[in-house]
This record gives sequence, C-alpha cells and structure tokens, in this order.
Amino acid sequence: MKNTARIYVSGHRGLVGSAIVRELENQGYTNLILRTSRELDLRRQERVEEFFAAEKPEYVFLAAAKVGGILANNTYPAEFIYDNLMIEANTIKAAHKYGVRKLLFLGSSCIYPKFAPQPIKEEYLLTGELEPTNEPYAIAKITGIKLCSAFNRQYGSNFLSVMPTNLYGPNDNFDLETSHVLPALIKKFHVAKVQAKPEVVLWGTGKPLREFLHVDDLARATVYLMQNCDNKDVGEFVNIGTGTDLSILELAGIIRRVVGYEGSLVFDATKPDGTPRKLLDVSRAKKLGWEAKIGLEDGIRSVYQWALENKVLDNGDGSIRPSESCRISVGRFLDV
Ligand code: GFB
Repeated sequence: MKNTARIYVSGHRGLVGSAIVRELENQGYTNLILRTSRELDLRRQERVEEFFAAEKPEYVFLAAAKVGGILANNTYPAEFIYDNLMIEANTIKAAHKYGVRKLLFLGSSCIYPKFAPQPIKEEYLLTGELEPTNEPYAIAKITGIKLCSAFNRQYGSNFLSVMPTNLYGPNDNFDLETSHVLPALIKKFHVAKVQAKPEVVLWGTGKPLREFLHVDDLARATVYLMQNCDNKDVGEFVNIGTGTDLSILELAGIIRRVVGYEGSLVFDATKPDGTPRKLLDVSRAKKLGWEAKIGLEDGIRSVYQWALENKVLDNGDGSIRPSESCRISVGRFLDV
C-alpha cells in the first residue's frame, strides 16, 4: 500500500474509523477519502455505487457500523441488524464492482456462540447459539464475514475480516444509555466524584468476564494486515484482542482508582449481564506478526484524560444536563 494510495476509511468519525485515520496519517498516508454519514448514507446502494464510481478507492477500511452497548443492542435490534447488513452489503459489493485492491471488514467478538469454549478460536464460529442481547448485530457481522468470503471464493477478491474484542479509546460513545461498559463507568465514576455522590450503580451482577483492547492497538493491527497480508494468509478472519480478561467488578475497581472515586458500588440486577465470557484466542494474529501493546490501566488513564480534555463527561464543572446530553447522543447514535 503506497503512501499515495487512495484509501477510503468508512466511519472515520467513530471510535474505530478515527483511530485508523490517526494510524494511517502517522504512517504518512496522504490520500485518505473520508465521508460523514450525512455526506454518504452507506445504507443506500445507489449513493454507494456513485461514490465508488467517482472516487475509485484502491483500499477500503470498512469501519462504519451501527454499534452500541448491551442495552442499545437489546433496545434497537431492528436498526442493529438492518443498518449493519445494508452498510456491509453495499460497500462490499461496490468494492468488488469498482475493482478495490483490498478491503478490510471489521466485525466483533459477539459473533461467537454464547457458551463457546474459552479462549475462543476462529474455528468456533457457527458452532452454537448466539447471546440473545446482541444476536441481530452478531448475525449482521457474521454476514459481513460471509460476504467477504463469498466474493473471495467466487471472484478472487482480496477481502480480509478481523474480529476485535471489546474496544475502548478516544471518540468513544459516553452516553449512559447506549455506550459500552468502559466509557459508561468512566462517566459514572467521574460524575459521582465531582457531585460527591455516595454510590455508583453498575448494571448486572459484575460477574461477566470481558477482554478490553485499546482502539489504537486495533488500528495498528488493521493497517499492518492491509500492508502485509492477503486473505489467504489470514484465513476466513482473524481475532484481534489482548488474550486476557477480567470481571466487570475488577474493571470497575481499576476505573474507580483511575478516576479517584471513593464511594461504594451497587449492582442493578434488573439489567442484563449478557454473555458470561468472551475471551479471544489471539494466536493467529500473533503468528501473522501483531500483538497488543497498550496495558489496560494505562489505556484507561489516557482515555479518562482525553474525555476530560474533550468535555464529554460533563460541562467541565461536574454539571450535566441529562435530557440535553441524552438527546444529542441518542440523535447521533441513531444517525449512522
Ligand atoms: O459493554 P457492554 O454494554 O456490552 O456490557 P457486552 C458489558 C457488561 O458490563 C455487561 C455490564 O455485563 C453489562 O451488564 N455493565 C455494568 C454495564 N455496568 C454497565 C454500564 O453502566 N453500562 C454498560 N453498557 N454495561 C456488547 C454487545 O456486549 O459488546 C455488542 O452488545 C458488541 O454487540 C460489544 O459486541 C463489543 O460486552 O455485553
């Protein structure tokens, strides 16, 4: 991939897309093609085809997606399956039609069966039932993998798929209704500290185990794979994770320490736990030449700093206007 190659990064304002753009720019790539969802609605096939015909990207990072935490997945199943299917199908088909040299599709570790043996190897795909809270999203992501495989097999395309574990980093969603656990807990502990609240409420039982990868590590993996690997090297897809996990209670302990909150934790068992564990086996990625570098506590510290500087936790003085912040972020969340 030459430094002047025409590279389309879809979803460049999101957690993953923005990290890929930072990595490409750091490595000296000068010809990035970027479109906001308002400029290009990837759910509309005609718009996508017009865009590929006009811009002729040589490489595509398919990072655009409808994403959210456990409650968002459970509340908006129709958008999670429909939007993701349309985005993937339209982009992958157009990449084939307009001769893209290589495409990299981003999936998720929720594609695996709820009770898969741990750590989860790539071969465990489609060997059991999915976790119900995110089944529609998982089906869409499995379809993305199968779209890439089908075009590779039938037309000799060079489409790669990667399955990252739970991600966190700059430009994450900090809205308490729709976010993932890590940004949610940073916000909850920060607001409780500033407002001197005696307790913070966590969802579920705190027992589920999760693996967390800093998005800059993922971005390094995606650019590395694009530069060095073809789909034949990768296999159908490759897991991207750290290889270690911890309980939600342990995660809360780290975030509480980083934020400096001294109150207590309470669990709201009316909220879902989701899958009990989803630790990825990352030996395939290691064999290909990549491994995670950013430690969890360091990563959380840097994200907390980023969130303070960018005022995404409160108005800078500990005050938050829940109705307004909720309206804005839910609006952004629903606008792919
Ligand atoms: O990150 P999270 O929303 O998604 O939740 P999943 C992880 C765990 O943290 C669950 C608990 O057991 C939650 O109940 N949790 C505790 C909280 N407190 C909170 C909180 O304040 N907010 C949130 N959000 N969780 C998602 C999937 O699953 O993971 C997506 O729904 C995607 O499809 C993503 O795959 C990576 O890890 O359960």
